[in-house]
Amino acid sequence: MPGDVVFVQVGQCGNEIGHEFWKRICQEHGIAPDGTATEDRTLGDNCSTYFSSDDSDRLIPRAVLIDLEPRVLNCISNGEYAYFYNAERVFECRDGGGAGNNWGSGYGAVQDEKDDINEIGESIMNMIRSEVEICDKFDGFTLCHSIAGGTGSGLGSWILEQLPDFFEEKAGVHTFSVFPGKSDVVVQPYNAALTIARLMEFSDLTFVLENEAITKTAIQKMHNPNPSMRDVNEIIGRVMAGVTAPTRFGSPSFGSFNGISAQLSPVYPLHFVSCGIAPLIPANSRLPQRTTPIDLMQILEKPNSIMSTASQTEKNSPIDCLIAGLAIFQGEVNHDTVAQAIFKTNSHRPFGAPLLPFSDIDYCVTYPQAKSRSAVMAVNHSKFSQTLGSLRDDFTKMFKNGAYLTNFEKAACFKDDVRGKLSEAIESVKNLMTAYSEPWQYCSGTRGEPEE
Ligand SMILES: Nc1nc2c(ncn2[C@@H]2O[C@H](COP(=O)(O)OP(=O)(O)OP(=O)(O)O)[C@@H](O)[C@H]2O)c(=O)[nH]1
Ligand SMILES: [Mg+2]
Repeated sequence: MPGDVVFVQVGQCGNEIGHEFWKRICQEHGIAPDGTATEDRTLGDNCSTYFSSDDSDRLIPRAVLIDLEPRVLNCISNGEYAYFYNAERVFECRDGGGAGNNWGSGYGAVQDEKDDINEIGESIMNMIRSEVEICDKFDGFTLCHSIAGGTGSGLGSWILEQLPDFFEEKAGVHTFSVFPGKSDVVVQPYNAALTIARLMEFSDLTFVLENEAITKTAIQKMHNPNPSMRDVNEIIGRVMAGVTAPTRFGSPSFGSFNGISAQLSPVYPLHFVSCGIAPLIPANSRLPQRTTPIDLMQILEKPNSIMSTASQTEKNSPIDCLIAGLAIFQGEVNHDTVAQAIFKTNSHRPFGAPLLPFSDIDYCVTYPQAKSRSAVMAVNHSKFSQTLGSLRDDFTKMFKNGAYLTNFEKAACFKDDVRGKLSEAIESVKNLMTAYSEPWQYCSGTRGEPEE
């Protein structure tokens, strides 16, 4: 049996997309908004990975919800899912105004003047610790957040830093990290750089969710001329449900958190993956549907299927390569046909030159009771260097003029050295960019071990 996962959602975006994830997996497992079983409840699944149960067999998400302002959490607790989450795992600052899109305010919200952990930090870590304590077999954490604002990025970074100290045995850490579009939050290059530096160090696997690329996907594939944030979140919910399906419904090789990390993040620090879904079609579409494994792979091989701006806008260059890939099929599919479809894709290498020994796409088949066939593809690709390159350029433009530094200077965690701390962060981003531009340097060793 796979181990249990504690799901920590932080800030507005983290809670919005986290809520979308829970709503979707409730439907998949046949769980009503109050945690009771519906008549669709599928027995024999592994939903205990994400849900504990109480004396009356009500299923309770292993979730901790955190925000420094009350609006989003209030909406959740006044909505249809009012009794779904465990109220003892909801941390909201009732009178709080959030971190004002400032990473330092989010990071510093949990520290006192002497940099020690304050009451807010204690409460948050106690909630996370209590949720870990009720796991039968704890496997790891999922953090769900945006890297551009203040709370999900700054407080999210602080939580990532605490996890290794708080939990002695090595716990896996996965993150669903929303990357911003252009000119979303003015200081986002600073917030994003500071967060990516922590994701490099403390995450084992980061699913990169680019708002801009997902919006483009909604326009092109769902024929929605003006997608709302809710439309974007719905696609994100499908990605999150898709990549966690093997741990919730079982899979021989990828049924555990660590199995998925081992496939998708073969070596440090190459653990940032983008995703695609097939099919993605407008609601109530009357277009003919073809969803055999070969059809699904043909869709996923197209560059515009992977929801990353670099993949959607730039052709592969001769040095672009796939570092790792995993296709997850759901619904009634024939395993032999899936194997043939994957063999075909691996033979003509749509994601660029082979990067042995890691580059072949692997696959699994899970959630056979799904009402329709679909596939989610996660790829770890050298093109992530382009996403980092545009972040570096935006950062550099602002930083060289000293723009907006006064906002950050006020945060105690920068201790009069805001320039030094931001320089350190962007150096980490540049190192990651170099690693992604020259991944072959990391990939000639044994799987899981960088070359000496
Ligand atoms: N996909 C998606 N992105 C969102 C959502 N809400 C905010 N964002 C993005 O997240 C970034 C801002 O982060 P937020 O999550 O709003 O900020 P926060 O973590 O609550 O931090 P503060 O409000 O500054 O305390 C921007 O890039 C937004 O476009 C959402 O519901 N879905
Ligand atoms: Mg907020």
